[in-house]
Amino acid sequence: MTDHMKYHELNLDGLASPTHLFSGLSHGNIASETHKGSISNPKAAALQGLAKMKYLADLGLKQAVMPAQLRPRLDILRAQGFQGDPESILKQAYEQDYELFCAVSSSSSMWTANAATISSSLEAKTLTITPANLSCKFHRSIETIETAQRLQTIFPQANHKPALDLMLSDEGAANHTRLAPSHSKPGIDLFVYGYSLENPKILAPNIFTARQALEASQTIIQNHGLDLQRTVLAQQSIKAIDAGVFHNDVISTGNLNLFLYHEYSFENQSQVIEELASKYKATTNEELVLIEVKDSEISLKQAVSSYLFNSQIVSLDDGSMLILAPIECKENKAVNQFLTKLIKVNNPISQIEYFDLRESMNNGGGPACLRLRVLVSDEELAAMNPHYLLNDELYGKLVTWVKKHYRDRLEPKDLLETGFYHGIEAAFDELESILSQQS
Ligand code: SUG
Repeated sequence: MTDHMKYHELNLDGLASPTHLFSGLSHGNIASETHKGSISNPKAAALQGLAKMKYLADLGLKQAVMPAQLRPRLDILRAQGFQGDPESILKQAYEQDYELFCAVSSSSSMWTANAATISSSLEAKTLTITPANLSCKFHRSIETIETAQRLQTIFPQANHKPALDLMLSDEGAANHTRLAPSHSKPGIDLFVYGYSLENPKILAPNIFTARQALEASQTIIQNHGLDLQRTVLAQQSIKAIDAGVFHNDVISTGNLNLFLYHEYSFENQSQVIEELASKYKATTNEELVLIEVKDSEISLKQAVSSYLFNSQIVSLDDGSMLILAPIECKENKAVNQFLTKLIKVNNPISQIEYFDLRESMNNGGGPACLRLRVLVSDEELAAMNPHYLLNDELYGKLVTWVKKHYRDRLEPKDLLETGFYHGIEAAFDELESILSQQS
């Protein structure tokens, strides 16, 4: 049935919220820890993200927007016993539980690669969505309910599964890669985990905590009805996690028939790569293009600081691929040399575009963290909620909205200012009205 249907990759990018801060909330994410206490620029964060969306939409790619989530979460503070009007609740929390105050103010829903795991109807029977529970980090776990509701609104026709039990820590698409000869042909799925709840033979990292449980990935594979002959489960390299690779999309990436990965991406790496290549061949009757980057060429440290593997690789209409890399890749000599060479040698990538996404990058979120890939057929695209698709009109309205409501300098204490919270509430009402009037 699906053989002759045309599929498209739709990127659903998260919008930074007006309370984008550098609070150092993610232990194991080196950029987040390094920038703790720096002054943030929420306006730039949102505009940088919108510029990436607009660029890709202008290339003719399908682009949608995941609205920011309202923060700070007063409901959570109230549940913790803080009482009174918004100003006094925020003041008490700031003074008595600063960590909690920062966690409920985080703009982390902008990194939609962690919003959900999505299987296309070429791999599952129908477009199937499991929102990620993000249970490993408190500030991220509070995204899930709203994310799930929003995904239901955007994709009313999809098969929406409940988020996994909180014991099964799940970080969504950041640990999932689909590889296929074209968007419209069936492919294979790679799922990457960092630790196991049950299997003592799977060793955990020594310095940082692994975020994705093996049992979470297995449950998703089962719940989405994926074929095990077309699925590869791999353990993330312990060495990499301890070097700050907190998600697989910081150390390997794939687009269609191309898999680009660092020498230290997986435990038992040669077996993982062999399994990927053979399952790909068995499924598609074609060869997977494998590009391994040696540690001697780009060290784990350089991979983490430049976010090379978090570049967003997209396919253009002429069949070529473009790599949208963070500007940090241009600034790093070894990485810049690698990319310059990459587009000259024989592989599908023929263009690089560098983007300034520094506000997101300084919290450990590169181009690929900011987007959730959704593979949709013509029919599924027609059934989605059109209000979230980025066109020139929506882009213009969102830029105006951001310029009106976002600050270009923000520290946690600014959230205590009289009227700040009410200003944010008004901004979010306006955002909903922009989205509902969208043509
Ligand atoms: O979960 N940073 C996010 C970055 C997520 C990146 N996503 C992918 N790799 N797909 C995280 O660590 C930092 C927030 C702060 O420190 O204020 C933060 O949550």
